[in-house]
Amino acid sequence: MNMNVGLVVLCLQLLVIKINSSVVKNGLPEGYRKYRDLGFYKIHTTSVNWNVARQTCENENAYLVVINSQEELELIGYMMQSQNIEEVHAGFNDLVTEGEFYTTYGQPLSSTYIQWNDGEPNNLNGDENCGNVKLRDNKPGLNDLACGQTRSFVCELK
Ligand SMILES: [Ca+2]
Ligand SMILES: [Ca+2]
Ligand SMILES: [Ca+2]
Repeated sequence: MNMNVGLVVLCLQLLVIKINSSVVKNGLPEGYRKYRDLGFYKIHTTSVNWNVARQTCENENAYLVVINSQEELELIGYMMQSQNIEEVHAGFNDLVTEGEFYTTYGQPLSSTYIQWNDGEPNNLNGDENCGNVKLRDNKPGLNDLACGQTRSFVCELK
């Protein structure tokens, strides 16, 4: 009887070790992959609103993706295509002043790589204040989207 209890405790301990090791593998949060010299990224295929996406990235010690180069924009486009995802939340917004875009981390968007999709940002219905990367004709570009819309998203490791 006591031996059985001991075995159960041992199994539980092994389970805890296994769960912990799956969260951080090689020092990385689960699911992050290195892409060339660009950095570490994870695409979340679940659809959530922009704020939940931002918070989820932060909980993984990462941030909602900020596009800093043409190469990075193409990489995100490639990640989206490989998952059949047309839009992902991105780490910028004009929540403070309409038309003045900043990254989620307080940098002017002009300090990043900006390639808007044609006709964007359009602040559709006067209510698009959150950042988005959208495939148009299979090419990724920036878009503004209503913050309450649910989309997949990409986190970038700090
Ligand atoms: Ca970046
Ligand atoms: Ca706006
Ligand atoms: Ca838009």
